Amino acid sequence: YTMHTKARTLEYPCSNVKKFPVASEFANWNVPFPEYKPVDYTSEHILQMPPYADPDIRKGPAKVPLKFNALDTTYNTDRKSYTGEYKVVQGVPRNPVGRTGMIGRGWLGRWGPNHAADPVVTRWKRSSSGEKVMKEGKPVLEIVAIQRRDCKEWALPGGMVDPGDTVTNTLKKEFGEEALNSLEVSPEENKRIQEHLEHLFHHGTLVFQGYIDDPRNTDNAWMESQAVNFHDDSGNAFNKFTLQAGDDAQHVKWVEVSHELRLYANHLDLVKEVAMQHNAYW
Ligand code: RP5
Ligand code: MG
Ligand code: MG
Repeated sequence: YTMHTKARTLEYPCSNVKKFPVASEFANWNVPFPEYKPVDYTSEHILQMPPYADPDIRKGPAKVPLKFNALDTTYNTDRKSYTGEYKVVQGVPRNPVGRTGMIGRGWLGRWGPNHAADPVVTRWKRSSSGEKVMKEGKPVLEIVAIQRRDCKEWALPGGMVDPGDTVTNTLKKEFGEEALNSLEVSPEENKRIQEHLEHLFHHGTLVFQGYIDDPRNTDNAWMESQAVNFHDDSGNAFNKFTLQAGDDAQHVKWVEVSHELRLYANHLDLVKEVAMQHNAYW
């Protein structure tokens, strides 16, 4: 249950809501916890049903029932979990990792898994003369990190897979929006960005697919993501871009990869995996 820490944070993000405290030994559903009284919260915004949000199925049956553990074409969303088959208890999905202290959906639109994609863009850290910087005999990696506007924490420039969209497209789209400000540059510059992204994001290595220990998770709705590494070995490819934060990111920069880095949710676990794959300093 180390992967289920941020999801048990007492203060629910962007709200005044305090969750029911769940100590780590009670996170596991198999451990009896008769005192457990999770708070029930779904944000007003989600209840107003933006296009990516599900109906409130506890209020009454949806016009078309949601298909859990399946590709749900009616709602244009994949409700399968990377973790395997999840339980549906009294009509609502149950968090496959454990108790969070909250039922309902909080800030998440979907019941069950909410799918995201996280691009991990890397290059070697180099000195001004172009030599790879070494530490403890290993080359040092750098990643593109953004500062989230919502909680101010540094994170991978990831985002939700829109209804009907693919993970591959989401990786490019979110990197463009959050790290290159593609939504606000001129149409010509945007065209240039899209062409480069198409090229650079052609060869990626799958790093992770699974549960994300996101502070927005609840007992009935949680984040899952696929993280893909795009590595610029020569260090020339990303020189064609100027990093510029946009959309839900307020800052963007290259940061040195090491165990000392602190990132949103369990993003550091994903980055560590990348460092291991490249045999880089950690
Ligand atoms: C995290 O939240 C995912 O790993 C991804 O980075 C992000 C997606 O949510 P938004 O950035 O769209 O809020 O759980
Ligand atoms: Mg985004
Ligand atoms: Mg995002």
